[in-house]
Amino acid sequence: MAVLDILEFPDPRLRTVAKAVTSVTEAHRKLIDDMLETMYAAPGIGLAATQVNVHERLLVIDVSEQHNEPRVFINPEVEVLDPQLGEYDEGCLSVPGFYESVSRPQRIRVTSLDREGESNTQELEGLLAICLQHEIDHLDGKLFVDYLSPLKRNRIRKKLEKDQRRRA
Ligand code: QAP
Ligand code: CO
Repeated sequence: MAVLDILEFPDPRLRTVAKAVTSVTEAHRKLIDDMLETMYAAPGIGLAATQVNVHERLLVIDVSEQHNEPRVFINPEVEVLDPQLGEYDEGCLSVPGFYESVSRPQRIRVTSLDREGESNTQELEGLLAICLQHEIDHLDGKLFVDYLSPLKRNRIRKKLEKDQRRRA
C-alpha cells in the first residue's frame, strides 16, 4: 500500500472528466487500497480518483468515527429521492484549510459497482449522501469552491497558490 500525492486547487488536472471503469481489475483494487490509505493518512472522509490524478470513475468514503467502514463506489449513478436541500460545511483534501457551507439534496439513491465488480443500489442520507455527491463532482471535474461566490473562490485560490509557491 502507498500514500499517494493529492492534487490541489487550482491544479487544472482537477478539471478532468473521469471515464467509466469498463471492468474492475486487480489494478483497480490496488488503487482502491492506496486511495483508502491516502484518505486515512490525511485524515479525510472521502477521496475521488481524480484527486490522485487517475481519471476513472472511482471513489472511496469512510464517514465512520473508528475509520473502519471503508466504502467504494465505481461508476456511481445518483438519483435524487428528496429535492429538499441541506446545508453542510464542506472541506476537501484538494482545498486544504478551507471549509464553506454548500447546499445539496439530502436523500439520494446510488447504483455503483463494488471492488469485486458487483452492482449495488443503496439509499443514502446525511453526511454519507453529501460526501458521495461531493466526490462524484470531482469525477466530473467540479470542486466545492465552484458553489461559492467568485470573491470567496479567488481568495481561496490566491492563498493556496501562495502556499504552493512556498513549498515548491
Ligand atoms: C469531502 O473531504 C467532504 O481542509 C471529503 O486541512 C468533507 O475528507 C464532504 C481535510 C466534508 C462533505 C463534508 C480537509 C483534511 C479533509 C482539510 C475531506 C484539511 C485536512 C477533507
Ligand atoms: Co473533495
